[in-house]
Amino acid sequence: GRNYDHGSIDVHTHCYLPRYMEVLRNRHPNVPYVIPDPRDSTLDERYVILPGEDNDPTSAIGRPIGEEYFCVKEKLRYMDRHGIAISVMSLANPWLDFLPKDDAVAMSTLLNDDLQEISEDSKGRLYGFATLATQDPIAACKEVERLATSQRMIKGVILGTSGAGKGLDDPALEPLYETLAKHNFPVFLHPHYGLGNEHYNNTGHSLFLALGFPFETTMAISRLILSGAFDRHTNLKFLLAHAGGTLPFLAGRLDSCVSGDHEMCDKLMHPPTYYMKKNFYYDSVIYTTPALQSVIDLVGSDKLMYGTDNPFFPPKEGARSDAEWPSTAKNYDAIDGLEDESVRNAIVYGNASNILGIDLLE
Ligand code: 5CU
Repeated sequence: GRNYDHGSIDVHTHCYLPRYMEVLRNRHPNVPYVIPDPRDSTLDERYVILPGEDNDPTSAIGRPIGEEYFCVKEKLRYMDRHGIAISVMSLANPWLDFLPKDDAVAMSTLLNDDLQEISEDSKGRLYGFATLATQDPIAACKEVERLATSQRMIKGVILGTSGAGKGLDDPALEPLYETLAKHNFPVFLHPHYGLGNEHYNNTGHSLFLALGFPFETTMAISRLILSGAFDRHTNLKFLLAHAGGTLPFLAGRLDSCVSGDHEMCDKLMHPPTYYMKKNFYYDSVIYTTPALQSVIDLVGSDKLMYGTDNPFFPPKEGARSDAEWPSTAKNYDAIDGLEDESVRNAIVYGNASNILGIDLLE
């Protein structure tokens, strides 16, 4: 990062690959979609991603979407501006969730090949988390097999919380978990739908993103723990977005409530915190030192990896200005506030290098 010898490795950074942008441009009026700005087609296109973003008559529809969302050159420029040496890019939400099964399967292979090619051409600066068509878990298994054997720049997969439509604890996903564990492919778990959304009226996206997103991650991964998935797939690894949602804070409560429920307790070989330490990694996108410290205290400093959430949360001056991104700066500040230098280095680049097998740049 700005003060780190090797620069940082960003494991939470998104790109809507050009091929995916074309899908978004052909969906109006079905959310998510991209349209030319209705007021002036020379301005950035507009992106409608979240429910309700297209029904506010007082503002322009959606949000501007420009090269920062889909152009590798912009990603590299942002990285250079913020001391990021290496990015492990993933498609952003909502991935292929909205596509019919066969279309999703075909698109997943094309997008993953695009990601591999972009990464191969990047001189060690870019890697990828692949996208899977979880609507079809068996096809998703085949794609993981293909990627693990032929696409070396792919370091894992990004998954949302919907799975094949019934959540991550759906037995239909068991073969996928087995395949991912076999190939040592971590799952980067990322929210999209929010949880508790009925409570967030008149707050823009603030509470949806600040609360709904982490609550969704917390719920999805807690269900998966309680399904016994990590007893069946002991080597399955998850990287949890936004430092695990609220899971680290609620860990003790989860343990206590499970142990107090004797039927549930007997179904698991260990208390939930056991899996939180053994099977999970956590990104650093949580913005305060005390929050990072609490994750470290719970699971150890070797489990956290630096992330930015780029290109979301751009500066007021615009994503393509030369301004520093306050969201990125705040994230670095949170890490800088940790006392131990070796811990800071581990979070900023060391852990990602070790865990994902990424060569540091000179
Ligand atoms: O601002 C947003 O809508 C988002 C989003 O959709 N996904 C994400 O990762 N961060 C922010």
